[in-house]
Amino acid sequence: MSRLIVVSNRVAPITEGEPTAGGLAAGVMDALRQKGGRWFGWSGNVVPDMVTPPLPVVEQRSGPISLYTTDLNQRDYDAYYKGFSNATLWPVFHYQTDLAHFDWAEFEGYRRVNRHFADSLQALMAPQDVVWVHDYHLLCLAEALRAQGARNRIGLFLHIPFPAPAVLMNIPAHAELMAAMCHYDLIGFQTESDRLAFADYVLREMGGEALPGGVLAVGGHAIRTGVYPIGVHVDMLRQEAAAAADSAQVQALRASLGGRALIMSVDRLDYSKGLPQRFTAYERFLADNPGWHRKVEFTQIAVPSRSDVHAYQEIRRELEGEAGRINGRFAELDWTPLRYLNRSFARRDLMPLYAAAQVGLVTPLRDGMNLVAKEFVAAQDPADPGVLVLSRFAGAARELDAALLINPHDEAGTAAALERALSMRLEERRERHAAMMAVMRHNSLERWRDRFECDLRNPASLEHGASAA
Ligand code: ADQ
Repeated sequence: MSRLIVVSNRVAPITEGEPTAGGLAAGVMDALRQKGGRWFGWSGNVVPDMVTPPLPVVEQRSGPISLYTTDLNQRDYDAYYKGFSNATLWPVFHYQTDLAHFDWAEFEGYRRVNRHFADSLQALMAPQDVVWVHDYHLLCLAEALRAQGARNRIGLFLHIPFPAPAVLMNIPAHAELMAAMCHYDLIGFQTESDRLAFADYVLREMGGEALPGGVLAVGGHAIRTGVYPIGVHVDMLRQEAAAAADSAQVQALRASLGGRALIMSVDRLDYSKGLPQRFTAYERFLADNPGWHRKVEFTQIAVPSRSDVHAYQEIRRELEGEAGRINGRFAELDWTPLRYLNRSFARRDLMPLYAAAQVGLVTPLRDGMNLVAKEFVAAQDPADPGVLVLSRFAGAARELDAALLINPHDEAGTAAALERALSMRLEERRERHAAMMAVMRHNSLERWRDRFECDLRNPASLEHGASAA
């Protein structure tokens, strides 16, 4: 039997505790729960440097899923996670090269951890298993597995954008990185423009050749590439929203709104999500539309993440200042125009909050997909749906073109879209919502998982275009 082995930086916790705020975890856990399989990754624990690899792998079973985790020592954590993954790859892949730094020692640490992962995986893999690797932390994992002699089919799904070659080349190790990526059999992207950016580099910088069916031939390898937009469980989310429509939390929210319209945003606190631009666009909306004063509130839920990376501490400080300033400018004794909450909510509790909002405001500067946009749409009551205002730079904008699409750098345009969303008539809201639901039902989470797994197991399915997006 050929099993599916999933590998990602973090494995979602299955015990009670802090809910995991991350699209990857939600998507992979939901997908594996249905078919079962093995999932390997970092435990989230950092141990002192005197503990040297190989570190033990701990197994935990949850129904059909076996989770395997390992710790990182401080030195590896600093170089691999805090350094190259989150202070080099993340900003550059999101086109924020000004926030990126580069250090060869960190890149070496990144490769070292990719090799440790490969070492641990050897014991979990049989020759016929297929390996599905997730995201930017593990771009060098296939290379490390191949160096150990693994001949399994190995695929990578990149959850974040892939940058244009000119942007990627800001990373001094771009050639090493791309050479490593070419050891994958299949690489999946969220959108066609991400896939094209990758192909562009392979063709122009590596002398590769494009073959039919998204196949790239380079240096004697054939890498297959495809587009697999990640989705959500549409019906389950709507049920969660409806089931808790009158929960104590929602009642408290309604009571505090006192009939005011609600604009809602939910993010990890990350500079790629465009929060400062969103705050000033809301400020502009209030300045331009005095008629809406006291009739609207904006709630921003932003859960802190990667708090030990400098750029994340900066953005957190900036937003606290901005929220205070905007409230200071517009608030009345009985009206707080902007509520800013630095905390996480369980998904089940978020859905009814989305459903209670008239507008979902999702304005990343760049985003691979953005699941919040899809969750917001899924949570709405189809009879009286809220309106999604969405950045055109989110991967989700490719599918959700019935949202009000904005450019997050255009403060006036975003402010105008907010006014339009708040004033939109029921018929237009229903039409837009129905159009987005139709796309989301088609590109479901199951379809994302099934198409990727099918293409990884059966190379012919891609070459014949059998699973086109
Ligand atoms: P993220 O950057 O984490 O994911 P996103 O797609 O929006 O971004 O996923 C966030 C998930 O975490 C959603 O399920 C959301 O409900 C939850 N979440 C966010 N903030 C929360 C909060 N304050 N409280 C509770 N839950 C919260 C990466 C890529 C995305 C891509 C996903 C999946 O950056 O572009 O869509 O992977 O591929």
